[in-house]
Amino acid sequence: MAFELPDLPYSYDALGPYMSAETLEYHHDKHHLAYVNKANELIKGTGLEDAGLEQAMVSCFKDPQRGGLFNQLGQHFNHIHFWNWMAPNGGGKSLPSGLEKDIKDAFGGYDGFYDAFTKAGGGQFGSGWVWLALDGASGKLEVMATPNGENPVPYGKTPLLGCDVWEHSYYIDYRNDRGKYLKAFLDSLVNWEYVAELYEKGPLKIAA
Ligand code: MN3
Repeated sequence: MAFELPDLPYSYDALGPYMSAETLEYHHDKHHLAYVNKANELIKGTGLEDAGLEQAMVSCFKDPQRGGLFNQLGQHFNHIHFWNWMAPNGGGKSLPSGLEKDIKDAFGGYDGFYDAFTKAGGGQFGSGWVWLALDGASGKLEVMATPNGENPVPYGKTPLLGCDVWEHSYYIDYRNDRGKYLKAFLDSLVNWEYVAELYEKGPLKIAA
């Protein structure tokens, strides 16, 4: 089944002033669409057409011949969630209770998580993503950064929250100030209800 571009879960101007309509129009309508189209083109003839997005992604990760397809599939997966990881009037440190407790256990509290997330996101050299992920083996929460279209899934970890640190995600609104963008993302955009929903579902189960 061909991959499709999902609609944004809010209007283009819903995240202002923290993320502008112009950013969302380019990011969703052009960048995400391009990943969808390229993934559909590159997956033809691989035998992975009906594997499902997550499974196809993990299968390609291990195959050096399929690095190009992996990045397109990864970016499709990452952006499907990214739109839902933001909401109007989002962000801030009031988290759903189960998540709040486990973030305290893992990072000493919201502030510790905030520092780890902004540091990892700011330190990712070039294009990539910063994540709050659930490690499938230890059951622990951790912060990690990945390059390009990669995400925690091929490492046996489940992404609970991710922030796109490719320049296309912030250059219109923040120019080169990634730090300011990461701060706005955490303070004013994060949809913690969606994070909690993913956390409740538990680890993604994908055959290695
Ligand atoms: Mn992007």
